[in-house]
Amino acid sequence: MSSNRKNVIIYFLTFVLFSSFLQESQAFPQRYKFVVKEARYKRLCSSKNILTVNGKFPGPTLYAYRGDTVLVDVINKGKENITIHWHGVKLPRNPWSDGPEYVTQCPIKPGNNFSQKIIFSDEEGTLWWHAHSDWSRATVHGAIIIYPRPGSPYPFPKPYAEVPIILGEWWKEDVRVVFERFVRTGGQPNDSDAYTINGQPGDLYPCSKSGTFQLNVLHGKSYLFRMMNVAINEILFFAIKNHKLTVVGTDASYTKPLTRDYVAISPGQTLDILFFANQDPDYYYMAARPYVSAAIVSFDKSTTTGLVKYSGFRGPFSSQPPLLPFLPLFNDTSAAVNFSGSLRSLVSEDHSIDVPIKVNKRIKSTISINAFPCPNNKCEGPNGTRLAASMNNITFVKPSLDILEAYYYKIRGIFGDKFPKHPPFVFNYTTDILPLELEISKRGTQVRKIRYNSTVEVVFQGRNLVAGIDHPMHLHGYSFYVVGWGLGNFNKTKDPQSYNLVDPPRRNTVAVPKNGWTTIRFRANNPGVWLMHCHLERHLTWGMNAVFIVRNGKKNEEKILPPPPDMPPC
Ligand SMILES: *[C@@H]1O[C@H](CO)[C@@H](O)[C@H](O)[C@H]1NC(C)=O
Ligand SMILES: *[C@@H]1O[C@H](CO)[C@@H](O)[C@H](O)[C@H]1NC(C)=O
Ligand SMILES: *[C@@H]1O[C@H](CO)[C@@H](O)[C@H](O)[C@H]1NC(C)=O
Ligand SMILES: *[C@@H]1O[C@H](CO)[C@@H](O)[C@H](O)[C@H]1NC(C)=O
Ligand SMILES: *[C@@H]1O[C@H](CO)[C@@H](O)[C@H](O)[C@H]1NC(C)=O
Ligand SMILES: *[C@@H]1O[C@H](CO)[C@@H](O)[C@H](O)[C@H]1NC(C)=O
Ligand SMILES: *[C@@H]1O[C@H](CO)[C@@H](O)[C@H](O)[C@H]1NC(C)=O
Ligand SMILES: *[C@@H]1O[C@H](CO)[C@@H](O)[C@H](O)[C@H]1NC(C)=O
Ligand SMILES: *[C@@H]1O[C@H](CO)[C@@H](O)[C@H](O)[C@H]1NC(C)=O
Ligand SMILES: *[C@@H]1O[C@H](CO)[C@@H](O)[C@H](O)[C@H]1NC(C)=O
Ligand SMILES: [Cu+2]
Repeated sequence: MSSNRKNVIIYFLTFVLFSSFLQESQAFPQRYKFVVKEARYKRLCSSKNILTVNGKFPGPTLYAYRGDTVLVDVINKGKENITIHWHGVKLPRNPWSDGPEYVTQCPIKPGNNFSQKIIFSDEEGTLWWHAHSDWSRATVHGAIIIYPRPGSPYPFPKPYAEVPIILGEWWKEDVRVVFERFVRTGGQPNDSDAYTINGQPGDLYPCSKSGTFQLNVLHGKSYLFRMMNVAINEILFFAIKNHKLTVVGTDASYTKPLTRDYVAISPGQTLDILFFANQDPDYYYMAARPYVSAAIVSFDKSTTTGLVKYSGFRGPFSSQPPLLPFLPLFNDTSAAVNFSGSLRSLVSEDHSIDVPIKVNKRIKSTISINAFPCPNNKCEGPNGTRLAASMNNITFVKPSLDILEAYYYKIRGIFGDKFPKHPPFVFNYTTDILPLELEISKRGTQVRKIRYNSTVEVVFQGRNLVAGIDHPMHLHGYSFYVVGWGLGNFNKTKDPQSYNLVDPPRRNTVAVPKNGWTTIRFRANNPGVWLMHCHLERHLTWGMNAVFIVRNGKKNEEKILPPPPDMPPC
């Protein structure tokens, strides 16, 4: 056994011990120190400096009980601006700590620091944190694990142990260089060189075998996987050879158990999965590879693996190396949408839901890739264009001061409030051939203001411009119910009739299917400035973002909290 593999096992044993302590209501830290700094990591036969938190990749895990408040001192010892976002944590009335740069804060400059107050409310399960500036989240990310309140049980049999499964993406090149090149050229970003499981590419990549993530299990025990997709640009399929996966939660909200051979998970999403070690003692591969629905997009087609090894078993192994699990084809849209479309909220006495039935505010937004003409057709998008993306034909432009401060202090000229409620131009969004003029969008910084406590419905409509593709749409400050979805154009007479208002899944990120639509609903009871965007990072960079401003209510406890004293200045 290599020393690397030994380390993995020691790490795992620590984790098991830790989770058995939890039965006695472990006290978690109320305050964390996140030092953003460079560290040298070796993957795929070469080493490079990456930006990390506390030198760790993946970064440290935040632990909390439901309803806790945790302080994180973010100290920037790196060479560039940074912000940190607590993905899926609603932060009631406290958008100041949300993180997206130039939306809720100015970046933390090198040498500066910012203490962020993470207010948990009804989240329970798995979330994650990540950088929200440029593409630094490629290496600046980690898990957030939220336990039921002490004394409250899980709504499923208590697992023997818990295991984080962090699915990521790795470039041999410095991600900052990849980012800078793709912004400069206007084309597609370079493909990654590997996908990773807990930071490790796995056996199928050069120089990676010894680091492969290995999970040692005891026959007959169950394990809770706390899975998150932190990849920059790809939705992933994940499976384990010969084993089934039982999903019990998504995005820190419980679901009815859904047992499948594989799962699909988009960047931004999390899954709580029960895994039963009930097969013949042996080695088994776990594996993940991408789901990409656009025909013309180039992407990293490799497969990342980890190992499940039954403890005490020394062989003979049934095969060497182990066999790979079945994973759907890269372009298998029905496999991806069938999985996500089958998820249902748990809905029990202890875990009730409150899907808005009557809607006060309806918003429909197209989500689209765009292409701008480029001088002398010299950009690297299709036909020499510069690629962009938009919502309701607006390509989001980051302002020079964050929108939250501009709104709070009534500073004019930073943003407008003209984000359209409906697509400005109605056409057949999903037909095969669309006039090239439609590829051009309008650049701007527009928000949509929403009255406190209104019930909001957003219909996302995918478009087939440049390339139709699934878009994992994420909303900050909220989770929402996914009440309906379908392929093709949304039909406002027909489609609402099949909405699920009984047990729709509750999420913070939903993959809108390629050339299809998805309807979400939520109650606007969290005042603040909240970003909504595609979680494929290239689309976010291209401008597939919009901002909701949820106004204050009348009572004091319905108003945004005052800003902290150490807000980073622009
Ligand atoms: C944060 O920065 C302030 C001002 O430079 C400094 O006084 C404080 O000690 C710093 N805090 C931490 C935790 O580094
Ligand atoms: C990155 O992409 C550019 C443009 O597509 C290409 O010319 C270049 O060779 C790629 N670089 C690497 C390191 O793959
Ligand atoms: C997916 O790709 C395979 C192999 O490249 C091809 O045969 C198949 O037609 C594609 N399916 C779809 C739905 O595009
Ligand atoms: C998923 O596939 C199964 C089997 O083909 C089918 O019965 C079910 O309706 C599909 N569900 C969704 C949400 O597409
Ligand atoms: C839109 O285009 C699709 C694909 O070409 C076609 O199937 C559909 O009938 C069109 N819808 C309308 C309303 O024309
Ligand atoms: C988007 O905005 C641009 C610039 O104003 C305009 O030329 C184009 O027609 C608009 N497209 C759509 C689909 O609304
Ligand atoms: C929000 O609206 C709901 C339903 O209309 C109402 O029952 C509730 O009292 C309202 N809450 C506040 C704080 O206004
Ligand atoms: C590129 O140009 C060709 C030929 O005019 C056209 O068919 C194609 O749709 C264009 N692609 C894009 C993305 O503009
Ligand atoms: C929407 O659905 C209704 C009812 O099925 C149908 O009559 C109508 O033609 C559809 N509209 C479009 C634009 O397809
Ligand atoms: C870092 O943030 C400051 C404050 O917003 C800004 O002025 C500066 O341009 C940023 N630096 C870079 C390299 O983006
Ligand atoms: Cu997208």
